[in-house]
Amino acid sequence: MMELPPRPTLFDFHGVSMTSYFTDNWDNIQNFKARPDDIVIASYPKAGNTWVSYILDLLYFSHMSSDRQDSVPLFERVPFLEILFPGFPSGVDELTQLTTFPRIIKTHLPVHFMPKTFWEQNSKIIYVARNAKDTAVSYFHFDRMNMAQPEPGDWSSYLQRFMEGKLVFGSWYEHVRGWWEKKQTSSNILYLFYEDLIEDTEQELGRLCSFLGLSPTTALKKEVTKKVLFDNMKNNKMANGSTDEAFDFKISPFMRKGKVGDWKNHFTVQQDEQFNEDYAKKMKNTDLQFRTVL
Ligand code: PPS
Repeated sequence: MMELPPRPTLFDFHGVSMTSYFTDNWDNIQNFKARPDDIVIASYPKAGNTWVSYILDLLYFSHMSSDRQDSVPLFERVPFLEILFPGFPSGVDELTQLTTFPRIIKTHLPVHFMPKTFWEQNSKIIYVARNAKDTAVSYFHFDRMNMAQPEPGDWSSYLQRFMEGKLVFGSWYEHVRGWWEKKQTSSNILYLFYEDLIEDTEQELGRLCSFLGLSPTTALKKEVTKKVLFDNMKNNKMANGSTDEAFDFKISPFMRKGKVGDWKNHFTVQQDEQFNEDYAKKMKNTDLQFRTVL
């Protein structure tokens, strides 16, 4: 076990709250060289990025030797573009060294921070969005257990900071709206919802495949759908975050609940009212709609 540095602090980075782990490598991130066959999975934190990463990894690479599935953690197979954590290779270096094609790339960057190379190369981008209330709850538990994130404090102050956009990667509202607006003029973006993935994984798998131009066999589709079930991922050491040294599973697991509507176990009636009022203001003038229950 390596000795972890103290939790990072949040600061304003060109108008977005960030920590140094995602800004220290900024020039290399912005100078990254994308390829037309790169596939990016973009999301605000806790929207289901890992879920979609695993789906794509299986679609493209499950025919390879079982070593990849059995002994290479998902976060190495799908490098995190903007990360630079002390003592580890940066996301950019990992991506540059990947020998498999296509490269599947994770990012949490707001759309206006995306390196321009992805637009120039017309790489495919899958954006995953999740309703604000479940995202806030999931992010709160994640920040409790992830020593590479700032101290979350208590739930009520955390929810306040969520509304103010004072969490790592900034405002959820601006993130989901920024990508939604970009999608209207970019045919290389597929905008998915966590709630749809929960409701009908097979249907969303179909949307993913047609976007990517893939025609998997029925057997492969079945295999993927089974392997990415919440309980199966939770028990899969290569996909459940258990190899990440910054995570303290005694506090909370990475694969925590995987549900739509867990916010109801956290929001008080008063918090819900205040949140809804604020939400209506922040999300007016957009046709972007989320489901908070199924
Ligand atoms: S991260 O750390 O920002 O990349 O997190 P991310 O992977 O985007 O989101 C984590 C949440 O997604 C849930 N998850 C799933 N739900 C249902 N089915 C599957 N297979 C699945 N895989 C991941 C995960 O449990 C986190 O949500 P919560 O609500 O905390 O359980």
